[in-house]
Amino acid sequence: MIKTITTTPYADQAPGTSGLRKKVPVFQKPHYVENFVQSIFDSLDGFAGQTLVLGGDGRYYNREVIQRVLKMAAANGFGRVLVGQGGILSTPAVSNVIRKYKAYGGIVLSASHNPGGPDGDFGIKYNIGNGGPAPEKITDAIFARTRSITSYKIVEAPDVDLDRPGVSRLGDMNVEVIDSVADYSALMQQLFDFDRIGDLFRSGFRMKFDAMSAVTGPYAHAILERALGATAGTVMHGQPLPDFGGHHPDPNLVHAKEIYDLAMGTNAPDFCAASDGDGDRNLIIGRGIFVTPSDSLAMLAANAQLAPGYAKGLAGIARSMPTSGAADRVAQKLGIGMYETPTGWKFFGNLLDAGLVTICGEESAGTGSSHVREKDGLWAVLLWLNILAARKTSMLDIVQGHWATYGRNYYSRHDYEEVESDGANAMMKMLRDQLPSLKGKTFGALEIAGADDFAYHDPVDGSDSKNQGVRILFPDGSRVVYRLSGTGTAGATIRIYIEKFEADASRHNVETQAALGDLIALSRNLSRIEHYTQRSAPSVIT
Ligand code: G16
Repeated sequence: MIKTITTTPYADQAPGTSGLRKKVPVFQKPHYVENFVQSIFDSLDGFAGQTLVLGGDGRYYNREVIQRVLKMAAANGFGRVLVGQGGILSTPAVSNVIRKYKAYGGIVLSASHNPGGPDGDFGIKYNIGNGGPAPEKITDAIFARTRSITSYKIVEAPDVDLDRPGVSRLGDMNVEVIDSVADYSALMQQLFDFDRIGDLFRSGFRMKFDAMSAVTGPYAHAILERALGATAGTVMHGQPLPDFGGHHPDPNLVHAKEIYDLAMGTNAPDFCAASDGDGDRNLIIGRGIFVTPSDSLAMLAANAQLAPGYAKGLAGIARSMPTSGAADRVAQKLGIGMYETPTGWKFFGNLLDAGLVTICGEESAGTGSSHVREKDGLWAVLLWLNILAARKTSMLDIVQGHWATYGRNYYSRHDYEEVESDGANAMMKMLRDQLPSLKGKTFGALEIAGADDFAYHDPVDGSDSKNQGVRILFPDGSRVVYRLSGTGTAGATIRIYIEKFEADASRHNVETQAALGDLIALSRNLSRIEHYTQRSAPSVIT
């Protein structure tokens, strides 16, 4: 039976960089989940009888919300929901299932790399029929709807058994519980040379993959250990846990320190990698060498043709604005298009759909391609493995050879997490107010060549996105970028991105923070960040 439940709006349901993210207790407020889900459905047209894909990263509250979304999808007229077994689907797997089964769209339950558990974070995001995150036009409509919603629809029925694959009925809708891994694994086998990678493992190549007690555990066990023959134990923390074992499932040098230490230690494996809560981010470390996400994008693009799925070459490359310019140099050499977009994977969707780009990446540990419309952690790992198997050399060789050919973009991001929002906003305003007068100002040997607030004009749909981050540019291509994160759930997080280009190979082995020292000092002075945040140092440096 369909029930219509009266509700009142919440004022704080604005989707951020990637869906709605809040603390679990916020999502547990009466009707909070239902208001947002109904607002998604109310912002869409023509889905009666169509298919919705549903899954999450297994974090605390996943199962409860899956049941509610199923009952609301049935009440709102969807014909079928494909839901991952146990409620589990990684973000790239959702994207693939939407595309493969021509679904109307999908709902992903995840707060990505943010911690989980009863006091941790939860999130809901909507993906459209191309498999990618909803564009701003839709997220704006969803937010507007959350502010005026008065009721939602839900069927009254017992919970669906999520643990057994198969089809059941919920009201007038079919619920199909699908294998979480099978479709994704099949896609990876189309893109990569599994025989060759298998040979690499058989030759004694050693790898460790840290699934961080999050969603990629089942995918990595199936693909790396069972399909490719990596030795048992290659996958660490492979069991998804509701609280990720109490850790942040964020594959950066702070939260994935265990695997970083392994890669830098004695008798290190040849290759180490990690992925995040919902499986879309990646961390790549060779024996003794960390590869920044910006460099990884450039190196994957330069070598992608070695994998069967990319043998015909790339149409173009896209990167988010704060991502380093390393990939631009590859695009230039390959003679293909290069696109610079605002932060957020949703901005790549149009470029991929229009066939303008094949590979995309972000400094925030996201890399992906036209195979789906999300970034994809395990995909990046497999492309690296395919390249290593084909080139038969070490990561260190590949990385240093790349820098020797293209030059090195030294790069680091300094985050000031959970600072007071008022101070963070005041700092950004102060920087924006200064923009017109910055050109020509000098700080020691550094002279500012230009400064702006990044704006993007989408070449496919003609939409404009303004105020996407303050850029301070220097004559040699060095940059300092300031922006506020759109994914935090408490206070504000200020990100400062610092980049310096070095063409001279004899200066390619300087420690990163030292290489960037003068720009880091400038970035702090110019923004007066200590004054605005009352913090003497960043909370995370990556
Ligand atoms: C999300 C987005 C990414 C973005 C990242 C960081 O990643 O999908 O496109 O780069 O957040 O965004 P911000 O700097 O605004 O915090 P994820 O992995 O959290 O979904």
